[in-house]
Amino acid sequence: MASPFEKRRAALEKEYHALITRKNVRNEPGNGIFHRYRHPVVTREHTPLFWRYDYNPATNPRFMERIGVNATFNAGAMEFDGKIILMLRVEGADRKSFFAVAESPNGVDNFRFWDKPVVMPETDDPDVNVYDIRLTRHEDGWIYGVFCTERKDPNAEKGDLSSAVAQAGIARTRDLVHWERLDDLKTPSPQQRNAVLHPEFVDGKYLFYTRPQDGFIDAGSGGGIGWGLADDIAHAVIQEERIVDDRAYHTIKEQKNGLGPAPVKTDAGWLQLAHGVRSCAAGLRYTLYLFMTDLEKPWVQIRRPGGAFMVPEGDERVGDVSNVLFSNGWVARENGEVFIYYASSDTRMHVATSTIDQLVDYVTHTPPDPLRSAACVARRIGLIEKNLELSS
Ligand code: M1P
Repeated sequence: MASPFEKRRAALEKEYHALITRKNVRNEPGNGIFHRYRHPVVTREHTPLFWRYDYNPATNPRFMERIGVNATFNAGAMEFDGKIILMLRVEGADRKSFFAVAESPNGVDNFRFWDKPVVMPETDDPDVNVYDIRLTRHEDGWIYGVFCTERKDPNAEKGDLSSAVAQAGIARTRDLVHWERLDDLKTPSPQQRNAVLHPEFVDGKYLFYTRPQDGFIDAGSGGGIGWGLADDIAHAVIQEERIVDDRAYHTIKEQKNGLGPAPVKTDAGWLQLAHGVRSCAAGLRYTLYLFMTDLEKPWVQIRRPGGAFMVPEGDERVGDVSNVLFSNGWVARENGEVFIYYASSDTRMHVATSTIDQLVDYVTHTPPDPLRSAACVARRIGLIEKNLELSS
């Protein structure tokens, strides 16, 4: 007769296999801009059982979970060796995040984690928490990961156990397994999250998108998506941060915003995906938006569609930090397809698919935010009247 250990292990392995081989289904008809999918692509249940359970019947006769995983979200993404890979933020039951790679043959299902999480080297100032990596295949030949490194605020008052300092950690690799840690990015801002490396040199320098903030959570008098140039990637220093995309009153990004993944180059300009944060009675609401910058001057906005591109819907609205969509990874394939990876409510990862043509159409033809209700009504009535005329 099978032991409790054997029975539980067999049942869990069966369930796990069914999950990681489950086919995903595109939701039709979509909005013409992108398609969502029925299932999330990676959840905490996708992490291998051997990451969580002790497989030794002598030390774990009940086959109990020993080291739990709380969430899998905010993944960097790229095409690598013909596969789509996600470099996820995996958060353990102990709240510490780490990075782990999962790969899929088609980008929409069958994501499987590599056997071991990423061992990210540290600087002389150890990280307490690392998360939200942005992957950039740079024209210098390296793959870079720029991520948030968080440490306790050394100036926090006694008893204050939540004040933290966020900075941008930088590491590089050629195989996504062996990483070389470089100095953290230095900028004039006291807090730095959502930093992203641009894939091309600008005047022989490395261009970083940044997010200058006064506080760990609050933008304070700062905020906006910034940019700056660094001469040396191993000791990257930005002397001056300027704003590419500002916050604005009564918009989806009034509280704060931050760039998502590294931009995608198109004939029309650099497609940029970002998150905008507004306040409401339920707290903060994170949505995704797009804009486009100039090919030669990637810090100059040339398209500025108004409002959100994606907002939390249905089950996406609920999780550890509800009402949040966040993206730091997308993949543009040679054939024009774009896989947009987004996390919902700091809990799990999803995919939406689109194409370069659709996204360029969207940024080109979606009107900018007129910033006032009366102007919005006038514009909508313009659309309605034209449509009524066409259908009469
Ligand atoms: O909880 C929502 C997000 O909050 C932070 O993003 P931002 O710096 O823009 O406020 C990050 O902690 C992010 O990981 C998280 O998803």
